[in-house]
Parts: sequence; C-alpha cells; structure tokens
Amino acid sequence: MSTSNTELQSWVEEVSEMTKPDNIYWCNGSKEEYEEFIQQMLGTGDLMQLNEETFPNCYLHRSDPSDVARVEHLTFICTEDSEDAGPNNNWMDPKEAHEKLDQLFENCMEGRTMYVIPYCMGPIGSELSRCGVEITDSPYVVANMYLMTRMGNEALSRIEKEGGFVKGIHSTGDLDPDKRFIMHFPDEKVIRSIGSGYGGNALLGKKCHALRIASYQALEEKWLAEHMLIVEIENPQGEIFNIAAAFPSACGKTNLAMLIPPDEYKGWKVRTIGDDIAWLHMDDGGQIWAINPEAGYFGVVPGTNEDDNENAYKAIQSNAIFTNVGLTDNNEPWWEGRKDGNPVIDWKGDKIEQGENAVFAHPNSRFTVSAKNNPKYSDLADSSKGVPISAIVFGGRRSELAPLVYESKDWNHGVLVGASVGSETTAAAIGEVGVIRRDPMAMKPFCGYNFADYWTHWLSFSERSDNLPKIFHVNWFRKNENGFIWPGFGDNLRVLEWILKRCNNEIDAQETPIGFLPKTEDINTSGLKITDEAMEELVLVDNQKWIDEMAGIREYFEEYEERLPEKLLEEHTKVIEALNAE
Ligand code: GTP
Ligand code: SPV
Ligand code: MN
Repeated sequence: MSTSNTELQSWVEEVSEMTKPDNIYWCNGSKEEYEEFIQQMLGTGDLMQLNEETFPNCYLHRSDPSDVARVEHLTFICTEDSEDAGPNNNWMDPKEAHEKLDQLFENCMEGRTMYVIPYCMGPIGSELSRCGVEITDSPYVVANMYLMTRMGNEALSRIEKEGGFVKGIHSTGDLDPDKRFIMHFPDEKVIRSIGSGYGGNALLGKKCHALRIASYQALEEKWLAEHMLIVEIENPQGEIFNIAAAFPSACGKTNLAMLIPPDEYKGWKVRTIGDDIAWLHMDDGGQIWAINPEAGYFGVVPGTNEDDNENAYKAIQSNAIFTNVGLTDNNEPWWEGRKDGNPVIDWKGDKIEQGENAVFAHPNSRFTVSAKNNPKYSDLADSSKGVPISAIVFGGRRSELAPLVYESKDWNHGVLVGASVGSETTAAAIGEVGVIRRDPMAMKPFCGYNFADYWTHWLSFSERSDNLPKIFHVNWFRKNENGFIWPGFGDNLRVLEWILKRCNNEIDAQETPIGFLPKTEDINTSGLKITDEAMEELVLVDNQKWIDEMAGIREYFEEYEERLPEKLLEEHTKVIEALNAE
C-alpha cells in the first residue's frame, strides 16, 4: 500500500532510504492486523502469553532493563533560538540535532521491517483532532499504538483529505543509552526518537506529539495541550460536570479519572473521558471545552487492585499488554499491590523469593489497554466538540505543606497556583525518586516551549473570557507518622464534591493568603475513619512554611528572567504580602 498524499509518500521513501529496512508495511489499524502482530511477537519472544483462562488475550513484554521509563535528560526541543525552548527544556540547534540523528538513523532498520502508522489524536471527525504518522521498526510500538490511538485507514483518509500531519520517526536502535535521544522539531512538526522502545519515548503520539508538539501549536492557535485527566461527574440530581486535572506523572490521574464513588455517595456516577492528556479550546462564549486525544491507557500497574481502582483492575483482565510486571506460579501477571496470586518471577525474568525486600514488578511497570475496556468509559469521550469544563485542578505529591484542597482567588492567581506546582519525583522518569521538584502545571517534562511564554499564554485566557472554570489545587499525599492522612482514591470524590459546590456558589470558604480553603465541616467525612484533628491538619496553612515555599518559587521563576510575565510576579507578590500581613 501507499498513499495519495505526496508529502507522506515521499517522506516515507526518504526515511526508508536513510534507515534501509528490509520491508515497509503500512498499518491499516484492523483487529486482524493487531492479532497478526501479536502472533509475530509471540514468535520472536517480544511478548509472552499470560494465563489464557484468567487473563485472556493478555501479554507480557519485558523491556531492556536500561529502558524502563522516560529519559528527560535525553529529551530535546530543537528550535532556532534556544530561548524559545527555555530553561525548562534541553535544547539543541536543529541543524546539529538533525546531523547527529542522521548518523544514528543511518541503516538502523537493516534486517527489520519499517512500519508506517497513520494516527489521529482525538475523535476522527473532530475539528479539534490532529493527525500524525509514526514510522517505527518496533512491532511493540505498533501494538501499543493500536490500543491507544485511532490509527490506520481512517486516520490515513483524514490525512489524505486535509494534509498536514506530524512526522514521527522512531527506531529502537541498539538500545545503547549513549545513543538514545528523543528530539522534537516544533517548527517542522517533526519528532525523531532513537534508542528506546519504552512508553513515552517510543509511542510518539502520546507525550511527543499530543503534548510537546501540540503545546507549541496550541500557543500559535490559542488553545492548550495539557497533561490532564478529564473526569465526568453526575450528581444525584442528574447534573453533569467535567473536571480537568493536571498531576505529575504517577501522581494519580488515571485513578481519579476512573474513580468509584464511596458507599455514602448513592446516586453519584463517575465516568472517564481521559486519563493523561487534555486539549482545551475556548468557544465564542468563552467556555472551555476539552477533548481527550487518546483512545486508550498506558497506566501505572503497581497499586492497581479491586479496592483502590476497580475500573482499571477490570480493564486489565483481558486484551491488555503488560510491560515489566512480574509473574505468578500460574503465569498470571503480578505486581506490588495485587491482592492475590503467588509471585515467583520478577520483571527482569529472574526467579526470586518472596520477602520483605523482594520487588516483582518494576515501579514504572505499565498496562496498555483500549479505553473501551474501562467499564466507565464515557460516550462523550468520542464527542467531536469535547466536553465543557467546570473546574481545573492542579495537584502534586507533597507529604508536607500543601493542604488537601484550596481554591485560587481568580484565574490569574490560579495560573500562579499551577505554575507553583511542586511534587516528589516518581519512577515514571529515570532519576532519583522522592525529591521535590518544581513541575509547573505537571508539564515540566512535556511543555514544548519556554515556560515563561506558556504562563503568558495561560494568563491571556482571562483577557478573552469572563466565563472561565475556577482553578483549584489538591494534594492526596499529605503524610504523618502513620502514613497518608487522607484515604484517597474513591474518597477523593468528597473533595471533588466541595469543588463542584464552590463552582456552583453553594457554599462559602475560609479566605487565607494562599486561597480559599474548605471549612472542615464542608468536606463530607461520613463513613470515614478520619479524626477531626487529622482534618484540621489537612486544611492547615502554616504561614511561615508558605513564606519559605513562596521564596523558593520566586527563585525558580527568576530562571526565566525578563520573559517572565509581569502578571505572574504580581500574583506572587500579592500572596507574599498577604502571608506577611497575617
Ligand atoms: P502517569 O500515567 O505517569 O501520568 O500517572 P498518573 O498520574 O495517571 O498516576 P496513577 O493514577 O497511575 O497513580 C500513580 C500511583 O499513585 C499509583 O501507585 C496509585 O496507587 C497512587 N495513587 C493514585 N491516587 C492516589 C490517592 O488518592 N492516594 C494515594 N495515597 N495514592 C494514590
Ligand atoms: C507519564 O510518565 O506521565 C506517562 C507515561 O503517562 S509515559 O507514556 O511513559 O510518558
Ligand atoms: Mn502521564
């Protein structure tokens, strides 16, 4: 097969001349094709069949032990001017980057098949969707793209009709970490990734396209591409609200998007629109609408169980690909937090003994499933105009300081709250785990341009609309000597309820220097075993600690020098003054 789009046709030829594959295969996106890929990978050992009775059509993939997470230090934004990439990104001159990559890509697909994957991020018929084509030599990437995106013939027809697509070239190369690069050329709408077969490094539709390149396009076209879940909440009165929430990697997006209401919440219904990425657009009336550009999940496995996240747990019982989990004695996938099963083999394939220090699944092991596997997948996720957003929520993993929830005073203050997100690092990226770093809007690894310009862009929304969602901040991860103070998971609906009541102007709140906090009695804790002292602790604002936090944020902002928007500093000053006045 080939295509009537001459730009696509000649680019595929050009890439194949450089990489010298044995064959070129154009993916059509059919189920039969997916099944053929699975069979092929079972043959080569890229996949292992899991227990066919208990986990039908489920497979295990073990990635190279050096290739288990995103590599932020090897991820680059290549713009003409380094200032456009900003201090938040690694930068390389586009010419130099292309030369470096040309060498690495030369003949890299010899002996392999080159797969051409046309895909559409977002519903096929939506004006808000954007297409791309990923060229890869990894059948694992093809299978994952099949589950996670709308790929194949329909996407190709759209590309042929409208032209314009993001070009992604990926090769697993020889997995040498010294020859691993994930590079973005936003002006050319090109992504080149080599040396990794893992998740966000290799599935180019996801972080590379739908966040880094899309955020850059969104700046030009006045919308936002965000690292956000979208969750739909129906209250017992039948009113429906959609909330978009940005938390850093492995900080609870999938869990919140698939939340199951606690027993006390009879009549509440929660459905998933998206679990990782949201594209936000403003309509003529100033209302924000969101689409989820993805069609499946690449979710954190450890911790997934029927108590904490039943929807995800059910979603991964069939037709799922597991990456880097352990195995039980009866060939079922196993991970830390799974309640049953007898684990015997770890994620590297080694037989190990159970014991206190035994770890069977890699902490960043992942499941890949189609969104259709989620029992609570919302029909509206396929709506071409998206869903209207009532509230935007930022959050991080903070064992101290950040209260359970607070509301910003207005949009511009909310932009400061988002820009100030700090969070303990997780296993989703290579590097130290558990150290607090600044992760504005949960986009530190994903914003395709200078954060200073990004904040200016966010601030500009308040000039375009007086109908914007309210902005909140949450933290499920406050700890005391007994561990997490807040029960989290399904019980997070109790906090979302407060958020929705604030959006509807149904209740008042306590005004503090950092924003509006709930009165403890306004968070419904019926049925919870949480003490009044613990609730007080969760909504406490420690002024001195916040003064120190704000000083740290100010220092971070200074890295952005004169490009930093004045309005953001004004918001910062207002908070400092309020803290000092208390
Ligand atoms: P990415 O896919 O990396 O973007 O992550 P994510 O933000 O979707 O995170 P996810 O929902 O997969 O959660 C990551 C980890 O946080 C899992 O181990 C969860 O069990 C844990 N987690 C999620 N929600 C909560 C919560 O409310 N409380 C606590 N204590 N842990 C949570
Ligand atoms: C994340 O790290 O935020 C993920 C997983 O969602 S990956 O696709 O690897 O980026
Ligand atoms: Mn993510």
